Amino acid sequence: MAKPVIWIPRHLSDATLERARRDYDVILKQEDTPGTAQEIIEMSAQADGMIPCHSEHFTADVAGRLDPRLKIIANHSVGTDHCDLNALKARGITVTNTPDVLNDATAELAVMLMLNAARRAVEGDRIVRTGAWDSWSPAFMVGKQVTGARLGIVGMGGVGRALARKARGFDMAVHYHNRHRLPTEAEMGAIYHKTLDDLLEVSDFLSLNCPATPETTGMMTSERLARMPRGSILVNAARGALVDEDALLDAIEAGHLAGAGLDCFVTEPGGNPAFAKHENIVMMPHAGSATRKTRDAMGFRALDNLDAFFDGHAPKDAL
Ligand code: 8YV
Repeated sequence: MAKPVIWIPRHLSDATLERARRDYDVILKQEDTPGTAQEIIEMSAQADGMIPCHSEHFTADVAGRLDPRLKIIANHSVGTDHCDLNALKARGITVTNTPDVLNDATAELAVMLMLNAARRAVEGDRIVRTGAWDSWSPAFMVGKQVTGARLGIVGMGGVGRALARKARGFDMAVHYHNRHRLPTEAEMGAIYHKTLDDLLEVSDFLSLNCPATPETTGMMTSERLARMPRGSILVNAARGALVDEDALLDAIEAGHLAGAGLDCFVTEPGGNPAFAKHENIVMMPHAGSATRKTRDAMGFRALDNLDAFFDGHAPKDAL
């Protein structure tokens, strides 16, 4: 029997491509650049399935123009804000994601951003690297202590819970806001706040770990940032759309926030050039899940979903 044909627009890990080629007829996009709307539409007539990343946008318009040949979009991401799920569902297309497998890598990056912003790593690195380190005093490079501080987590899904576990290693008092309170045994001692506004007031560090939805888009407004304690630090390893970037810039420039750690931006790739002059804003180029181990796990999870689908079963991560 002929193997199903799948289109892989981005260059996934070697182990993922090797397994994909064993079980499928793979069409791999030559250039490792985002698949355009036109390419997605064209490839839908040649492929039964696809493994896109968050860089391929399945808008309602694209969904409406897909060829009926395409049956499954097995995303290589936990986030699905690049997909209009309703429009794809209306076309009868199965959509899956890759939850769980990237929790530790993404939470690890959030810890890194938190520590780097708190202990002024960008500035410190620049001082040593450029030979500008010519004196020392007890007041030099004084930062904010993470150990024992209060960490507010917005969104206690897989990444939020992994972050809460890691924060315990720093004796942090973990507080959280989530649409629903977790069962006590899953809270790991974290304190639930019914409203985001209440959480903000007790967060020396605030980490955003929720998806971008119509409800959460732009939720970190200037009013919300003002609710955070003076000298607090914002970390975002979720989605840039959660934050009003102009408001964040104002809060940094006014000294209300001591810093920020950002892995996500409203504009990607590229980021926000206005942040570049502030060394207390630590930035990464959307690399939360970018470890070898996690890339393999994400690729395998997407392939598990495809395998189940083409074997006639409901994929584990069908949305
Ligand atoms: C990925 C992500 O970098 O999973 C997500 O939602 O944003 C990231 O893990 C990306 O989609 C990799 O394919």
